[in-house]
Amino acid sequence: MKKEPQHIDISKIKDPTFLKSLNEDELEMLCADIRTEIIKETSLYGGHLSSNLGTVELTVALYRSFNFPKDKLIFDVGHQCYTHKILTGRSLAHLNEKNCVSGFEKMSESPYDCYEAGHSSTSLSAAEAFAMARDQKGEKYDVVALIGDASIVNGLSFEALNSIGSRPNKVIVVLNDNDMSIGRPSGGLGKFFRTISTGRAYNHFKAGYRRVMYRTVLGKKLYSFSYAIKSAIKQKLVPVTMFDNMGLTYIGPIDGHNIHALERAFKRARNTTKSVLIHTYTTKGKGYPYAEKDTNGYWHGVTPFDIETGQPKNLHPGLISWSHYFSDLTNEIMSKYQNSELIVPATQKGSGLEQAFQLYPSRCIDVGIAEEHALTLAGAMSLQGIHPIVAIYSTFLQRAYDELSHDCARMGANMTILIDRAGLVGSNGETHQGIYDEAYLKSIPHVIVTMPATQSEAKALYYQSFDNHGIVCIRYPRDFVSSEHDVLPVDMPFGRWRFLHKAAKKNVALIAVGPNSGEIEKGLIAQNIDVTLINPVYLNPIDPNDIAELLNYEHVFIYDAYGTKEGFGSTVESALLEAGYKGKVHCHCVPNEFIKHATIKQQEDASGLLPEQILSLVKAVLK
Ligand SMILES: Cc1ncc(C[n+]2csc(CCOP(=O)(O)OP(=O)(O)O)c2C)c(N)n1
Repeated sequence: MKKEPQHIDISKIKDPTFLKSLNEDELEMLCADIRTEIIKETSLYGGHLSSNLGTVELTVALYRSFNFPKDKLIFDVGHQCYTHKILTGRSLAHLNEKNCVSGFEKMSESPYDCYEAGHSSTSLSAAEAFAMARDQKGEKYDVVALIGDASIVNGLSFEALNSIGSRPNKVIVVLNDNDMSIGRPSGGLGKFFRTISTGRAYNHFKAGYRRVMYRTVLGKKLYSFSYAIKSAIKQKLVPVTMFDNMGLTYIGPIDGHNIHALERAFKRARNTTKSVLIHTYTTKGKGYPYAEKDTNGYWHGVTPFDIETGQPKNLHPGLISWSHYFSDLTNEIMSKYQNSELIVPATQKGSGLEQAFQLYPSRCIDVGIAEEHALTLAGAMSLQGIHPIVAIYSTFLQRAYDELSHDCARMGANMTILIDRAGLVGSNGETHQGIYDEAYLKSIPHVIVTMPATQSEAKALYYQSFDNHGIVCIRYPRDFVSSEHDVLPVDMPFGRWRFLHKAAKKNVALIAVGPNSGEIEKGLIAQNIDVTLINPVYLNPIDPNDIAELLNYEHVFIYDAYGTKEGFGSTVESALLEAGYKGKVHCHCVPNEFIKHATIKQQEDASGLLPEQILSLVKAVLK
């Protein structure tokens, strides 16, 4: 007898054990409720909406088919794990707020989170490692990696697949193919998924055929018979996929919103001895019409929005972000310098560079989630007389350290690197902080690191970067620009600091990095504090003449809320030491730690890096 559907109150879920006994109607209701919850919480707190709406059934089916946490589930990037959080007893309320649930997997939150990420394409290497450890210890469990179609096509993923396919340690790879990265995916490999011969149309037909035939006993028998014949023919006729060639058994494509079809595929995967790749196809943003229709990635990661209208809640009229200001400058620069080419690794939308792609389509390239390729490409372009502009988030530039050094700086490349989201990033937390680049970039010869405080400085730096100075990195934060009505030319000799104010007495020199120096300047004026204020602009290398100017001050304050102490702070400290400075150095930079999710203000506050905190310290030494 069919069980009456029971409604599950998702706020009461403690663990996923209840899932296996749910009937079809209950599963449908549960998935609808999870979607409503994801939409509600992201509308309040922001987060990765679309990717999570697309993986509801997939996650439910995984939990019904495997025994997590004994089996291991590894999410690639981890931005699509909201259903997993709900099913393992975590509320999405206050998502990404300080001391609340994170938007990514966090091992400290739950035993169901067996791994952590934030950067893409690490799940397959991690899954292989888990499988190797399992086999070495003689344990028995399955290791499942869930990875998107944009994340599986890069070098790191293919390095892992190449290895997984050749080893006996079984891994189950679940490919979530939604034909989307943040926006439309780039590159030819994605098209391969679409051309796998047992295509979507065939599977739609097959699902419909099965439904109809299953309505009668005779139909059921006929279906089984035809299925057996078809499978035999298919084995002979369907060409093996690239994944089969690499040594993984390919299963699919499977409708990733059909829980029963998924369960059948997972059962098959559990029963094979070799590593498997299950190709599922899903609709990104499923269940929220605005997100379903999105092709440019607007709904990938959202700030709070109105559910009815889809409009953002926190509008900032008259303000533009640093990303958008640099986007405007990029359009201007690309029209002036016909030899410039723009390279972005999958962050065209986040860095607001869509307009450049529309204006100069033949001179813009989105390489996908391939930061290493982006930098090697830029280095070689430069050798051919092109001036590359690489727009990249600070945190993702970490991936391309070697390429920047070996393929760009070493061969004397000239290029501009726009380092977006430099500094603390707020809600995305540890995995996305842009605070380390000052330190790692200064270790590479011929790399110039800069950070403007104003729009005028930003513009001047961008133009200077085209004067063949080598590799010029321009850092800017995830924040709004204090807008200037007129962006005026500034007197900014290349490589030199800007002394904004020279105090009457050589008591305190305060070096304040980036846009926060504007807040400091305002505070000094408002509180009538007379100290020498320097906006360094050029963070590396440092001109010895600028250091010489500091030697007679009793106190030198270094204030950098955008980089760790190992970056600009320690460069100035050691330069002062070398120059024989005898006064006291007060270094206030971001601590060299992995800083958890919170607002940027809270993160600055926790490290004593709010402009008002620095001003208090300055006042204290002046007493
Ligand atoms: C190394 C790295 N580069 C860029 C990003 C930014 N990013 C986050 S999610 C994403 C798209 C992922 O697409 P896909 O894997 O297909 O998953 P989907 O969101 O479509 O489910 C990108 C580019 C990242 N997290 N890591």
